[in-house]
Amino acid sequence: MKKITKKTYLKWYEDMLFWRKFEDKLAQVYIQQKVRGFLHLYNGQEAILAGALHVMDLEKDKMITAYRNHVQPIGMGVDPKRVMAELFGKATGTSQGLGGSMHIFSKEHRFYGGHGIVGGQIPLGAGLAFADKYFNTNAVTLCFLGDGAARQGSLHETLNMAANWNLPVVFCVENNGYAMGTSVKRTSSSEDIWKLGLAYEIPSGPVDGMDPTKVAEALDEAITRARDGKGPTFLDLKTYRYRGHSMSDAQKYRTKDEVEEYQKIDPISKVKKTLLDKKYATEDDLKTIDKRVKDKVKECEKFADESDYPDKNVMYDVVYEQKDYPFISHKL
Ligand SMILES: Cc1ncc(C[n+]2csc(CCOP(=O)(O)OP(=O)(O)O)c2C)c(N)n1
Ligand SMILES: [Mg+2]
Repeated sequence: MKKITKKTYLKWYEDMLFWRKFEDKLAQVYIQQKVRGFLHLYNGQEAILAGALHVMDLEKDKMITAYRNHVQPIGMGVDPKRVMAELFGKATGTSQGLGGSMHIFSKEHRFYGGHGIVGGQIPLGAGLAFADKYFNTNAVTLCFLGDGAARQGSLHETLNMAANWNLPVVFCVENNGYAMGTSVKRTSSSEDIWKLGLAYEIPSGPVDGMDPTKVAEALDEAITRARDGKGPTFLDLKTYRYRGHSMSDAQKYRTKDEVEEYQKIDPISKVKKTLLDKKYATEDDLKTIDKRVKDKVKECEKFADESDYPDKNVMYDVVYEQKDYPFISHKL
C-alpha cells in the first residue's frame, strides 16, 4: 500500500475539514433557501472517503454513490466551486444547475453520481466495472451504498453477477446505523451486513469507518484484488452521520448522547491528534490550514452566489426527442 506519511495526514486533515465545512455551509445556505429540495449531508463519514482516495488510482478508477454525494466528486478532482454552484441551481454548476444536490456527476473525473433511488447505483456500479473488464482498462470501480440499500434486491442480483463475472468492483457499505429514521437493528436479523457477501462467496468483512488508515488498508487489499482480476469485495464500513438523514429530519429516533459518543471518535479530531502527537504539525500550522479551509469555502459560496441561473430555454435542450429515439444524445 502507498505509505501513510506526514504528508498523508496533513492532506487528510485539510481535505476532511474542507468537506465538513463545505457541508456546514450548505446547511446554512439551505436555511436561507439558496439551496432547495432535499439535502443529505456527509458530516461524520469523511474517513471513508479520505481512506478510499488514498488507495485509488485517480487517473482511472471510478466512483459511484447514492444521494449523500457532494464531497466525493471534490475528492475525485471536481472544482468545489462548481459543486456548490450546482447545489445553488446555477448555470456554472456541474450539470448546469439542472441536477441539484442528489445528482452531482463528472465524466471527466469518473464520478458517476449522485443517485436518489436507494440501491439504484449498485447495478450501475457493476456495469461500470463490467465495461472496464470488457475494454481491459485495468480500472476498478468503488460502489458506495448505505446500510438501507443493503436490503434492496438490486444488491443481491448485482452481487451474484459481479461474483460470477469476476468484476473489478468494490462494494462499500457506508453503514451509519440508520436508513432515514430506522436503525439497522430494527430491520435486520443480523447487524453484520458484511456477512451478506459470503452468500456469493465474495471476500467480505467489517471495517472501522471512522479511521482513514483502517479504511485505506481494507480498500487497498480490495482494490488490488479487483485489479489482479480476482473479482469483487464486499465491505461493511461502520460509520456515523452527525446530522439528520436530510435537512428535514427531526431526529426523534436517536439521542443527543448517542451522537456525542460518536463525536468522541471523530475522524478529523483523530487525525488532528496524530498530527500533533507525532509532531507532524504545530497548533499554528493547523490554524493556517483552518484559515485556508474557511477562505476556500467562502470562495465557493461567493462563486455560487454570483453565478447566473441557467437560461430557461436550456430545459428544452436536455430532454430526449422522439425522432431517432432511443439513440439521440441530449444537447448539453
Ligand atoms: C427505492 C427507494 N425506496 C425508498 C426511498 C426513500 N429513502 C430515501 S433515503 C432512504 C434511506 C436509505 O438509507 P441508507 O441506505 O442507510 O443510506 P443513508 O441515508 O444512511 O446514507 C430511503 C428509505 C428511496 N429514495 N428509494
Ligand atoms: Mg444508513
